[in-house]
Amino acid sequence: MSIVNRKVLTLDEFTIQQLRDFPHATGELSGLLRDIGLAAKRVNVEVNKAGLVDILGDANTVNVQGEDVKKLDVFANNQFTGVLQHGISCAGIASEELDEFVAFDDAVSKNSKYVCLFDPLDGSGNIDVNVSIGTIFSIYRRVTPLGTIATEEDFLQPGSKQVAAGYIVYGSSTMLVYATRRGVNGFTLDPSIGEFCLSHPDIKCPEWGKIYSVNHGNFFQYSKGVQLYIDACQKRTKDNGGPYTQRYIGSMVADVHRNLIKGGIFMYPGTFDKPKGKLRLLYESNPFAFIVEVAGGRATNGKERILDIIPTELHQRTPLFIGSKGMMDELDASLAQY
Ligand code: P6P
Repeated sequence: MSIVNRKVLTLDEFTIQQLRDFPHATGELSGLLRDIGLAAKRVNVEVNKAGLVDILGDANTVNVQGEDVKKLDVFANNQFTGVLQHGISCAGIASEELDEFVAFDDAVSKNSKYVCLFDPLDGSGNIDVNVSIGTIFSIYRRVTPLGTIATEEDFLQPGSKQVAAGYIVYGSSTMLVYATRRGVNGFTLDPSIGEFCLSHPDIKCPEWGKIYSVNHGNFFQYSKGVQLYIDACQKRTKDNGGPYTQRYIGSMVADVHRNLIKGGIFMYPGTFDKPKGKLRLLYESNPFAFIVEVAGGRATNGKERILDIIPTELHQRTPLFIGSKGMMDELDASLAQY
């Protein structure tokens, strides 16, 4: 009997293969990841049409098909919430788009052992200028008993408790990257078959890079330690490990994805008027911190490991410094001087 030579694994095949290594696994996590992949494909279709708003109608209007046109981030939120609610693997969700978490109260969902938090469409302000945007997700095992309705404590867990985390970047191609403790793997959407295919197995974050990403417009709002590190990045030459290049496109998923693959550091520091910075802990910083740490990098708030922060509210913000281990160690040395 000829063995089918599967050079390229789809996301579904990969998650099932991972399942085979854990005979006692229930397959719920694989199911959850498949549900996320399905929602991502649906969002991808709409994101790619975003430039056609004039034809398709702007948000809060009724389009030619008589459908309510939703803002893309509302559409994305509905897609991810919908597939997770109708799947069999998720007891509830929390979303950047929703003030409160949503606990699913049907019997199947109440018996599911995971909860999912996500930013359904991060950087959506970039849509009308055709800059890459993304979805970010974070998966926890619930801490409340199976069969009961999920509560806030299922969502307010430190990032170190994540079972899996990932993102979708809707860019020149559409990629889904996710991490479990076993590793980080990237899947590129093949539109010809409508499947995410394994394109970046076992992603590692280079220990050093030459890219630093920060909004220079806030430079004089940053602490002295952060200014010192940015200054040092600018003074790099070929004689001392440089020169570094500054890359910042204002879309976290795209910026962090590039630095994860090529090596580099991404910073969204606190400022004097916003000491907690802008980025959210639970569904932006924690998932990326998990992914980058599994890939060999580091992520802090400037003082402590992101994954150790004990959350107190769903939408709390945190300063974020994340990327190549060597560059993060150098940042720490600058911050320690003040
Ligand atoms: P700023 C997009 O709005 C976002 O949340 C992240 O994707 C991005 O990294 C950041 O804000 C950019 O913020 O203040 O530099 O424009």
